[in-house]
Amino acid sequence: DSGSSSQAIGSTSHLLETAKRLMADDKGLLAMDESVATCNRRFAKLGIAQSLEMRRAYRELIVTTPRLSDSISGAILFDETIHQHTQDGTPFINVLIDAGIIPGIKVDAGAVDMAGHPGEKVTEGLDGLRERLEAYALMGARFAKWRAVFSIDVDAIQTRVINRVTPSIACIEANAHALARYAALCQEAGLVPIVEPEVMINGSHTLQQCAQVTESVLQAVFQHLNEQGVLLEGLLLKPSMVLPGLLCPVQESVETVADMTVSCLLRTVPAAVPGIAFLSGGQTPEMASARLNAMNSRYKSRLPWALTFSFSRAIELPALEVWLGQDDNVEAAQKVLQQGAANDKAARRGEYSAAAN
Ligand code: 5MM
Repeated sequence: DSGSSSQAIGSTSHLLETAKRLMADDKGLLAMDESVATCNRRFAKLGIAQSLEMRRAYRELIVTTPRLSDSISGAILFDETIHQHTQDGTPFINVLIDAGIIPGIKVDAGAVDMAGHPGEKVTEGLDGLRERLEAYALMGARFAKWRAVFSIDVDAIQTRVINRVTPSIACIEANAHALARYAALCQEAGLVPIVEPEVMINGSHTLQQCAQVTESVLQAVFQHLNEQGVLLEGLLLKPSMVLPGLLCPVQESVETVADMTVSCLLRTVPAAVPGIAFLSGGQTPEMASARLNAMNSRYKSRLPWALTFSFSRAIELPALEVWLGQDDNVEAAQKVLQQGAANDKAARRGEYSAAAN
């Protein structure tokens, strides 16, 4: 029973049990938490009508995918979705719980422009969060998610323009502080916080520049988590991989990316954290799986935390491209979704092979 527990809500053991179950059996998370604007944008690209009913139908396709729970331990929902039902009237949250998938909820209110810091964003959503978390917990959610975004501006880094280096210290501090306050509120409500600092892949920065920025961001995040008294054993980290920017002329090998990412995480993420579940961040599904696979095949036995996935685009987009909003395509799209999730489970085990698909 994913939705209830004999342990008191808010107790440490409840948090630890949820975190452990989310990281168990070589599974990962499915981030089906696109906000209305993001979901509509993805639909528009494929000519799918951007309506409430189409978003509902899409989410029904996902939650009713056969054997999704073979590879997925938890699904992150969006506020619209957590209130929706299948066509036969079953709440999505119950469909997930019955399938053995733990429901979670995205609770940030989105990233907005940061005052005085052109090109930088700060994530909002702390106002009223305590009450929202309580309501989501009563609905059956067991974990939550909050995303902060950091962009690397190579020109600013190279020229060292005063107050123009991005991400700026102000942006890192503001977002790390908000992530920590969110995480503390989640734990108070008995929800495992997924802490998601994303260093964006857009731009022409190098792998080394991404490593430096990611290291600074993660250091600040854990500093703030400690200051706010967040229990490290009762949270999960959802970072971006350390990658060269999409426009960088040098694109390192899968193995180099795996080495740089693992070394960055070893320097910054305390061993008490039970798991790290990567976002895919605009990588192709194959690259995201191959890089996760390389990290696990090269390092798994030597790492203090589980290394898994919490992908949205890398699992969902291939299925969306098959569905195209047509009822007749649902079964085929579900097969693609199931296979994508299975590939990432294999990557978590260090046993993924693109050729096997
Ligand atoms: C970075 O986005 C998260 C992971 O998704 P990818 O694997 O596609 O990178 C994801 O959970 C994200 O938070 C939502 O998809 C997008 O949320 P918004 O609020 O931007 O619609």
